[in-house]
Amino acid sequence: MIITAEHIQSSNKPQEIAHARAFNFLAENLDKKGLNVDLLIRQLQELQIAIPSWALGTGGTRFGRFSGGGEPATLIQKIQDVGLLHALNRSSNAISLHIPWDIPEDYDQIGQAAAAVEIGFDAVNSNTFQDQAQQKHSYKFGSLANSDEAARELAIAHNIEVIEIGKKLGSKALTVWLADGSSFPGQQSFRKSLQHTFESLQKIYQRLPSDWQMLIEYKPYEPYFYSTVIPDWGTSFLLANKLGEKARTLVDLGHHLPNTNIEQIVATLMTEGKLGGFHFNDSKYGDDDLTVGSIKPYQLFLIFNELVAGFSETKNPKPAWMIDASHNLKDPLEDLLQSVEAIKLAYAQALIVDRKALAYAQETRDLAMAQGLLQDAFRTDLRPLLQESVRQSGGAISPIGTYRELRVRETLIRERGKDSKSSGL
Ligand code: PSV
Ligand code: MN
Ligand code: MN
Repeated sequence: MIITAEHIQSSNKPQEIAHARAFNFLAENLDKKGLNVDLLIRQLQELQIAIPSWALGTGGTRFGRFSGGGEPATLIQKIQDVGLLHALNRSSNAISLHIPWDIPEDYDQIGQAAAAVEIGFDAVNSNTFQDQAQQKHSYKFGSLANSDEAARELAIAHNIEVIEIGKKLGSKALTVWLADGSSFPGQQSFRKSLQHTFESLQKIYQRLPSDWQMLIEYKPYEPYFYSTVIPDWGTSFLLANKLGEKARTLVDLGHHLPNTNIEQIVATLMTEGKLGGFHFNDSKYGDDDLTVGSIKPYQLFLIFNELVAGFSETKNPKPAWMIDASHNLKDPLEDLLQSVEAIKLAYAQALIVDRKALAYAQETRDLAMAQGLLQDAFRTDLRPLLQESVRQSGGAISPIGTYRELRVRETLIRERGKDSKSSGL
């Protein structure tokens, strides 16, 4: 299925008058506050969020999986699904692959499929948290941290292979997430595991092209429940610092213990120029991988508030923006549209914070004013601004509305079948 410019135009048409009224009202108010509406629109248009290949199908839980049908069964179909999202919201122009869940075979064909829907390739992800069929050395007791050198070497070789695949696709980053850890006190040496991890990462880092980044993800627990070798941002930062300029920390919003102040982590990493990227999602309890902004939208705004401040006040390069989600109940494509919208809204809210007034409130210890300035931005309904930015880029004023009107899921089920399965967890 392909969504054309004509599809979008005819779906937008009946909404245009109401949209224009809402947008003009908002634009006038923003203008009165001294904000440059055209600039805001451009900034929103420029923010592109990569879609993970593994979130295009139903993820399931360890208790079951309820597929909604029409899932992309091949890499080309996954690329086409991201193309559908991008046609609707003009904000998801890249796919992030996970190897070996995704195995590109014919690179020309893959490249053509991606170009046809204006999609590029974001960070490539390695997978050393599962054993593959006929694997010589198991990752059961770790990969890059394993006390068995042969298992470590296998995991290093896999990461190098992932870089080689990414090079052929035009990716510019390798994301490393390690499950390595232990479930019982005494099971392994903390110090040896960390040292093995560093030395293994060093061997991978040596093979990283000069214009690439290595993004090091952290996570406190799961799949193991006593210790994880890279449990927190501090350990990731330490490794990234020791590795060199091309290594940075990746913040997955779901990888924190409850109530962690993620916005402060973002500020600290940016101060050091070490914030490499994001895996956006939302959570109530753990690594829930829920729709971005569905549980804690204020936290998301506060994170973007630090990001926007950091863009002008630090030298941190622009981070890689990615979603990392899993869909058990909703249609994955609708869920991803909602996630992208939540990210862009939080960004827009952060862009309208009166930073001069905030700095003054901080200097003069005016706490009520400081809080009020942030909440004023957070409570401004910027949806018409976001819709206008998407409309001007050729996208749908209401992406999910158009998705439903065009009966995209029904068409995908007809084309691919009710039982087609996507690879992933
Ligand atoms: C691990 O929980 C993680 O967040 C990593 O990014 C993995 O690559 C991804 O999820 C796998 O679903
Ligand atoms: Mn992640
Ligand atoms: Mn995760």
